Order: sequence, then C-alpha cells, then structure tokens
Amino acid sequence: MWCSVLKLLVVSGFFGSGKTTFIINAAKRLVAEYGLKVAIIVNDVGEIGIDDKIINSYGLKVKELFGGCVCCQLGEDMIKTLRLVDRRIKPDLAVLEPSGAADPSQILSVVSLAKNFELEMLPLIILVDATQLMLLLSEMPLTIRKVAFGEIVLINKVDAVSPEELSEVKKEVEKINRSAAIRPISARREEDIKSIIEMLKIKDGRVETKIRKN
Ligand SMILES: Nc1nc2c(ncn2[C@@H]2O[C@H](COP(=O)(O)OP(=O)(O)OP(=O)(O)O)[C@@H](O)[C@H]2O)c(=O)[nH]1
Ligand SMILES: [Mg+2]
Repeated sequence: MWCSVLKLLVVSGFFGSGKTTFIINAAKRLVAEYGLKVAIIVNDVGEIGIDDKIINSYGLKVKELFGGCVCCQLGEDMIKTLRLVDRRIKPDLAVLEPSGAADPSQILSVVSLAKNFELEMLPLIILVDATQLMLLLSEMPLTIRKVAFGEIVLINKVDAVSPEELSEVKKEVEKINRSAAIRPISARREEDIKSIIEMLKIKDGRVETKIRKN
C-alpha cells in the first residue's frame, strides 16, 4: 500500500521575529527553483495567505502555495490540520508558523504524539530578532530561553544592527543554545534565504533532510 510521508518544517520564534517574511521568501524560492509544492500553515488565516499585496509583489501562485493555509492551534487540532494538509494538498513540504507565544518543546511533543500518520520533521528553525534580543533577555528571559530548542537558530534582521551589536547577540545565543547551527541572516535577502534552504538538502524535488521520525 502506498503511504505518504508529510515533511514538516516548523519555523518558530517570538512575535515579530520575521517568521512570515522568512517563510514567504523561502516558499517562493522552493516553488520557483526547486519545483516543490509547498503548503503553509499559520495560526491566523489572513495573516499571510490572502494578502493581495504580498501575493502580487512576490508573483506567487496563490493556489499552489497557499492551498494549505489553514487555521491551526497546538494540540489535537494541529495534528488534524497536518493530516488534512497531507491528504488534500499532498505537499512536498509543509511549513508551519506557530504563534510567537508557542513553546517549541510543546510543538515537538504534539508532533511526536501523531499516531497512524507518517510525519517527518525537518530541523526545527527558531528565529531571533537581532534588534530585540538584548531587550528580551532582560525583560522576558524565559521567553528567550525557548531558543534552546532550535536545531537551526537564525539571528534575523542583521541589516538593522551594527557589527558590534550582532556579535553581542551572537554570543548570547551561543550561551543559550550550544548545539544549534546559528546563522545571522536577513529574511529579506535572497542570498541568505538561499543558503538556509541549502542546509535543508533538497535534491531532485525531494526534501532529503530527516531529523525526527515518529
Ligand atoms: N530590517 C528587517 N526587518 C525585517 C526582516 N525580516 C522581517 N522584518 C520585518 O519585521 C516585521 C515582522 O516580520 P514578520 O515576518 O511579520 O514577523 P513574524 O515573526 O511573522 O511576526 P508575528 O507573526 O506577528 O509573530 C515586519 O515589519 C518585517 O518586514 C529583516 O531581515 N530585516
Ligand atoms: Mg507571522
């Protein structure tokens, strides 16, 4: 019996860290250059999928890319949504943007609970806003500790900080997460998106990277 496996990329991070910007730019590239069918799953319908301005400016084909733009909350609903996306859209890759308040460890445990359902997680990406990290560390230290769960930590908005500020932020991120691949990027820059996609090892229209399998 043929059995599909849903490849899932989770792009987490605090509010405003640049998740949507990263996902849209990465998805656009995955569609155009790798020929992948990408489903984007966000918490808020309307957050990205139906904004005409974004769609037009990126020249995206709405149905292909946003076919999977569905409401999702953590827990059973998330699994139901993933199943639905798998069955109805059959994407090569599903990209999930959890709310900025979501706890990445909770997402991982929900995913591991998925039964009778083939799901492969790509490395968990966590975005950090380089312009906000020092402030968040002092005001909301517990929130920023969640960065420890990332397998790839993207220090975003490097265009908006000085080299000195970036190096300070990088040191702090390294203290919080010693095992992640840490990359400074601007989610607005094509070349940065390209290099992160290369880390996901996509070959012949297939996502090869496989970190977890439930
Ligand atoms: N300077 C700069 N701004 C960026 C970059 N990436 C994203 N932004 C801006 O940061 C703001 C938040 O970006 P989003 O992509 O909406 O962030 P998000 O994490 O999806 O936000 P929420 O869904 O509200 O949590 C927007 O105004 C973006 O244009 C970047 O690389 N550099
Ligand atoms: Mg967003």
